[in-house]
Amino acid sequence: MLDFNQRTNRTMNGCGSENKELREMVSAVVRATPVTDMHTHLFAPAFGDLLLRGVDELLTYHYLIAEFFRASEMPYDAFWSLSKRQQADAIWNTLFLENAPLSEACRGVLTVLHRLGLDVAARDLDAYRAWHAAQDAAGFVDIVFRCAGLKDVVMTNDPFDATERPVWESRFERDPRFHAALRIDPMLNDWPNACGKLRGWGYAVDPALSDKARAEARRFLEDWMKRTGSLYMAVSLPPDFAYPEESARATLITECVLPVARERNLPFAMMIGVKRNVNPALRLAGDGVDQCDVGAVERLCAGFPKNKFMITTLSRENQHTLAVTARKFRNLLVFGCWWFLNNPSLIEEMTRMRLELLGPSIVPQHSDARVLDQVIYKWDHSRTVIARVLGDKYADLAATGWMCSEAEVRRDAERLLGGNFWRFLERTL
Ligand code: HDL
Ligand code: ZN
Repeated sequence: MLDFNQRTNRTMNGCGSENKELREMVSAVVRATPVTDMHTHLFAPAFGDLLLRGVDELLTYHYLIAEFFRASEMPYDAFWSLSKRQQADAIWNTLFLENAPLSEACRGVLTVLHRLGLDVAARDLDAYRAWHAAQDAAGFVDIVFRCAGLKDVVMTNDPFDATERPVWESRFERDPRFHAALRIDPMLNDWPNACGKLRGWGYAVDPALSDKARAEARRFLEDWMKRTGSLYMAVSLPPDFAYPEESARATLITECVLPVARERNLPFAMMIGVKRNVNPALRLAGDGVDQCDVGAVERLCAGFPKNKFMITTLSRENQHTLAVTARKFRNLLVFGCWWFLNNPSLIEEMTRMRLELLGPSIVPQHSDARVLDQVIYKWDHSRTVIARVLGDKYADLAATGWMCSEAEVRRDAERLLGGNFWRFLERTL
């Protein structure tokens, strides 16, 4: 097959029809490149009901619940007393039929239905339900991965979760498309509570984090890294996360998490800036955002050059500082447009800024999907934006006479959509 340059057999002067053909080629390459989705809340079918799928789960995604309460006077408790189906009906009627579904989360539901081949124009929720009801879990995973162009995903695996933990303590056949990541928020953000649980599981820890307790906390992490085969350890952190500081969290990071990560040459992912429960009545939908001190990241990267850090922030205002910090530290991998940043306008702004500051040494996106079907829209929408920005960047190069071949664009897309993540995991510093 002729590659792009042979087909066009013309230099691309970065403007006019060549530019159009260049952008079309970039878009086709980005759309065709399989993705490793390196942060999701998805579960393999072996996890049973933890695997969320179907249109009622799509409609009751916590993003839509937050938006529902803005458009409805329904009391919080009245909503929470409804069944999942009744909640989905309320959200469908309010956000889709009575109001234009203009938000990214609403649009996402419609993109999923459309890409699955359902008749969106019919606005027939029961027809969508019937179609989903006919899909079995394993088969639907195949359908969704193919539709989204996914190679594999990384789950969020919480040993403190009472539903998930028993699955890991039983024997089950792993699905190689679902990698694990050990999520340790309860340990780092609520040590007194976590300490009690670890003691109950046979780890001789104590609230004061004696040397013995630090060794036992490391043993807990090692046990779970082995049990899950996790690719990295991860934590979400509040806006006031500080490092160094006199705290159980800082001690656990320094004495437990980073040594275990270093020994296994695995990254530590920190997702910083979430204000948990700003409105507790919204439950999972009740979290907010604020700016964080990226200086804490700087000090960790500088202080632990043999450790690898994957970092994202929830505040748009921190993203530029984070990208500049990443210019200083090769052990820092910037990733994703997280949560309230996972909207086309901000994905575009962040991807442009990151490519201009960091070149192709980033992981531009992760889906954060909680419902299996969501990867279809999250990756459809993100690929469109990433392709547009990349097209501009290659056109900028072509305007100087530097022509990127289709093979080079494929190389870059493969790295941005998964390769950089895997290379960072394998990298030894
Ligand atoms: O802490 C996280 O990993 C966040 O992604 C939260 O799970 C959040 O509720 C979410 O789903 N964001 O997309
Ligand atoms: Zn998440």
